[in-house]
Amino acid sequence: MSTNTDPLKYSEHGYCLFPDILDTAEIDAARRELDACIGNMPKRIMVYKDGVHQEVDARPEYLTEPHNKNPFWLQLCRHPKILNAVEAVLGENLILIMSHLIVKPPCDGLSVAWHQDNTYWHSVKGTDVATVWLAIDDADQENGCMRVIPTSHAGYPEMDKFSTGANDLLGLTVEVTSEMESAALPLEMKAGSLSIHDSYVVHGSNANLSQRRRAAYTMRFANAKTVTIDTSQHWVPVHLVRGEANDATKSYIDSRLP
Ligand SMILES: O=C(O)CCC(=O)C(=O)O
Repeated sequence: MSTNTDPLKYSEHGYCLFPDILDTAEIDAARRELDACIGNMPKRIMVYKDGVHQEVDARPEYLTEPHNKNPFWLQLCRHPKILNAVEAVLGENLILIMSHLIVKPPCDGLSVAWHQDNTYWHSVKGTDVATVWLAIDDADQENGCMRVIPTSHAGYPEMDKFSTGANDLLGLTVEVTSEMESAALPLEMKAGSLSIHDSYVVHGSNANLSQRRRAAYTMRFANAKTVTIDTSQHWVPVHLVRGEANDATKSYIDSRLP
């Protein structure tokens, strides 16, 4: 199966690739900010791993919620070209609910076991939820690009999670049959390109054993009218970035561009 680049087929396949969204100057700026984030990383960091919140040695795979700490990343989440891509799959009313810089250093970048995103987000109620995966470095199979199992979100299955017993990013995984595994597609892309995946689609990535870094910025969005966020349980503020939200969602920060 070839890689889907048609937003109209996003709901069928569970993902869509959008080549060449940001230009070289924009990606260079993101790389500079990222290098500063990595340089300022604390020694220890809190992560959700193996199903619990715990403190671990910091790694650049664990740079969570940068948009809540540095206006550069919030601005990137509001980039009109990125929001146009999100609008093409989720509609015109959009909230930004989370973000995460996932940077796999050369030679020992962590793998990400097969998983569905939604099972980690108990404060998020609804299915119109998607992740933008923006390539800050070129991503290919050698340096651990993302892999997706097309259509595995169909019917929104809540798959059981179990421990990987390995040193990977999440520590948990879901059961993937050999048939599913053989349907998996690598989402190779140049820096400045992005993919969007459904929060129920099964996806993951292999370790980075290459000599090149693999950096990505994941931005998580939801349809502001059909998805509800329990802001008392959610760990970061929710930003309304485009369109309108329901009355029930007044606790969102208005971050729409004028
Ligand atoms: O960056 C990766 O390798 C995995 C990303 C991922 O699992 C996600 O964005 O939900």
